[in-house]
Amino acid sequence: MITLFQITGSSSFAARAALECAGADYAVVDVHPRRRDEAAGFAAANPLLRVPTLRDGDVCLAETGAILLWLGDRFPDAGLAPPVGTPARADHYRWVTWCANTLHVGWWPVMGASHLTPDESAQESLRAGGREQMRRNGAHLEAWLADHMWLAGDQPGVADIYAYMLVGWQHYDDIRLGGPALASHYERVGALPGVARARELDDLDPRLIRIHPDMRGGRPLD
Ligand SMILES: N[C@@H](CCC(=O)N[C@@H](CS)C(=O)NCC(=O)O)C(=O)O
Repeated sequence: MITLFQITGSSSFAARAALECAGADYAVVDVHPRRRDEAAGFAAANPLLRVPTLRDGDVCLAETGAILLWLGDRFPDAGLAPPVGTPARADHYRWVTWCANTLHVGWWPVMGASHLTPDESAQESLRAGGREQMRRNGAHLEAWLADHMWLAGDQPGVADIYAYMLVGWQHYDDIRLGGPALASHYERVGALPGVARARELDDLDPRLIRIHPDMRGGRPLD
């Protein structure tokens, strides 16, 4: 049995989209953002209480990139991860890792500057520097996608899903990443039935903006 510990509209979206694209049978546990210790089994699965966390039988996994790599292999028939030992597989490792260690964390100074310092002018500097870095990240994706339909191999995979989520977060800020190639990749990935279904389940519009900002997991936040 697979269980995804999630908060709708958060980083867990990518894991849910991969599960949907894989046609997996899974359950979700909706974690309350401020009362994470109330979610049954969550602390045992991930003492850091961060989402996404995945429990798959005896296996507990945290970190979006690790979960996506796991799911790509767990559902080989879904074709979300290229075959081991191929050049496309190397691209798959490279892009999932880059999403995790560069693109994902690249948003923190932009969106979470106030968590990093109480000093408001320092927050502004952090945001400005973060936006500049994210523009460079967008250009990096744009350059690859100008020549490639997908990030790894000739079909959409977990790397595309991860990048899609992180690129979608630009709509929460006054920044545009990449150019026409990245924009059309965003449209292509967003049109995948599993991704569209995950958006619906997570109550997100096509920009990945929460349709009901005060709700998580279909319930009002209290
Ligand atoms: N490195 C983690 C980051 C996950 C993450 O930051 N999740 C947020 C929600 S978007 C969270 O649970 N934050 C709570 C915390 O950091 O305590 C990953 O890639 O999964």
